[in-house]
Amino acid sequence: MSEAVQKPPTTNQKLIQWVEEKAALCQPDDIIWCDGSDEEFGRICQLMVQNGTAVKLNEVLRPNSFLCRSEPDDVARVEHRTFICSEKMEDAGPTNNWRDPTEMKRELNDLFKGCMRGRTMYVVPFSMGPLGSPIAHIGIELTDSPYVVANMKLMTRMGNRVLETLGDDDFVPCLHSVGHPLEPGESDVPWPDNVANKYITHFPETREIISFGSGYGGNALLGKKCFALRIASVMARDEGWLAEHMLILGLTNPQGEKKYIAAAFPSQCGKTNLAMMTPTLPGWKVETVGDDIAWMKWGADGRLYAINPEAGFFGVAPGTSMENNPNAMLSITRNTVFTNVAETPDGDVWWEGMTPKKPSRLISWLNSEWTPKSSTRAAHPNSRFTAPAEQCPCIDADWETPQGVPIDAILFGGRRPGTIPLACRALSWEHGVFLGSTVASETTAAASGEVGQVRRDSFAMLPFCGYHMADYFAHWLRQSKDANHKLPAIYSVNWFRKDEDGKFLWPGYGDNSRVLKWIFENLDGADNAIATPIGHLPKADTIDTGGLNLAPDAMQQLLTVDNEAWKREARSIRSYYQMFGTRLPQELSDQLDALQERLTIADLHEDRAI
Ligand code: GTP
Ligand code: SPV
Ligand code: MN
Repeated sequence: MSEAVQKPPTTNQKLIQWVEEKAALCQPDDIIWCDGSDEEFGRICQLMVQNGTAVKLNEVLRPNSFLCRSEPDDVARVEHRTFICSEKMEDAGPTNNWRDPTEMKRELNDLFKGCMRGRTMYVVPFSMGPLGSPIAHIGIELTDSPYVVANMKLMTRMGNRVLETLGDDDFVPCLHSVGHPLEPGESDVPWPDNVANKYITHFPETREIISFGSGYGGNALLGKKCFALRIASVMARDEGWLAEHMLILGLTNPQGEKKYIAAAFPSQCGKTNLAMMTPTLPGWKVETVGDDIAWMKWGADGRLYAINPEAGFFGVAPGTSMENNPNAMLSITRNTVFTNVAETPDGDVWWEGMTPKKPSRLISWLNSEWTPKSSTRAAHPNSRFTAPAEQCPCIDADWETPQGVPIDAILFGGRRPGTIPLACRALSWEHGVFLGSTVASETTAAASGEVGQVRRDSFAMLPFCGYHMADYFAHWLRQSKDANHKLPAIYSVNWFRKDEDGKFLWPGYGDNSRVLKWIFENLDGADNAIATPIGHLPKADTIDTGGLNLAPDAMQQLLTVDNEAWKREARSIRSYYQMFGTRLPQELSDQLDALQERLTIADLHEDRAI
């Protein structure tokens, strides 16, 4: 270790000891306690440029912004290398990979021995949620990746002020290494990782996170999926609150009345876009509280209050344009880290879908020459931008309010080319939980593996629930048992219905405001819904389509219940539910029985009509 060892800027003994212990294990050359300042961010980014991890973008076009290129094998979350290490295997449940905690720690201990040789260990104190918020929690990430430090600065409240708030209290320890030690004289690579040994591990009983081998996104920025979802979902279960993969938005009607909506869609299914959309309906306004994660607690008044535990956006770049998401484009004009996008000759960024016309020449995410004739993509499909939330032009005035914002409605959705209608209101809280549990979606590039396969992704939490998914359903069902709780209404939505030619039936993006308007009015008691076997669907002409150029029967297709398709859906849900065995809450199998019964009755009615 270097001569001048920095004195820990804290008196927290558990923290000091933990850092010492992990430093002894990982053997870094240096330890730096991150202060979270802009100067530090500058130094870290400069270091990334020196190391070849990043290029500085054109200061005029994109001030204080950087482009990082990862190794081609480290571009997304690795679900098959993600483990919930609960003491009992059955507590991880059938949807998670499980490892025995003692064995896992033994194996990790071997991997971490000397893993930071030749590198610096950064101590990154971070708060998930506004500092001092009763809903917020503090974690400390130890990492040997400057890329992680830079991103944590943008994504969380980070540094000295967090240590001040922490005092001598407890924190969630998050240990991360790219798993690529440097022997004396060995030169570094631009994106160090460890392809052969990737482990994203969570210890729910002791509330610890240990991640090895990957430097990318959710694998490495441990405040995000690992803490704010997998560990926090366990904390929420134990303490009676909700930690969810949800955006939070404020919706204001032309009369100035405002409601807050939370929405769970799986990865790459439109959370960021919905959270900051520009409504095409005149007079309507959407403001952003969060674009990925919501922590929600019941207030003294019985309402459900949500905070965004994050302070930045780690958003999908491809498909983002001034045309369909201007607020995202305006959020990333400066102080932004881009990962795996393409670079223009004048030192700016580009990705597929950013402009209608492709630039004639680019350096691709793979660092090679690219022209529109190239057969490969210029930007990786899971390329991302990291930017501070406060830079978003439509950030909500209350986005940092410590007590959170009151939620009126919860939406569930996914990429479903068929069956699921554009919008549907649940019949009850229990039916809403049923809808959440049955969310399915085509897989995307946010995780490694095949893309475009429809899989169940309950509550958009399949990869993010830190315990048995059936117990998680039960936790949601329990929320209605407290008579003081003023339950939000629950809806399902689907922007991704396709016609026979595989074209989207619904224009999406800013036009989703038309569905939000219908929900807003429905919440206010408008007579705009009709009971069907699957829930309350919008009555004909209650979704404002004025000015839209839709195919003649598009609304019809988007809003009719195809009984045969729904019977298949119900059978598929039954087979999905089987894996939960007797742990599946009775209310959900009752909901499924009731759905099948309603579908059968509807069939009989149809027969009679013929
Ligand atoms: P994660 O950050 O992975 O959690 O993704 P996300 O859920 O925030 O999704 P995001 O808003 O980044 O959108 C993902 C992709 O879906 C982008 O390529 C968008 O352009 C596209 N998309 C978003 N909203 C819509 C929509 O309403 N309709 C259609 N057709 N595509 C959409
Ligand atoms: C997601 O996959 O849902 C993301 C990206 O938000 S990551 O942070 O990599 O998990
Ligand atoms: Mn996400």
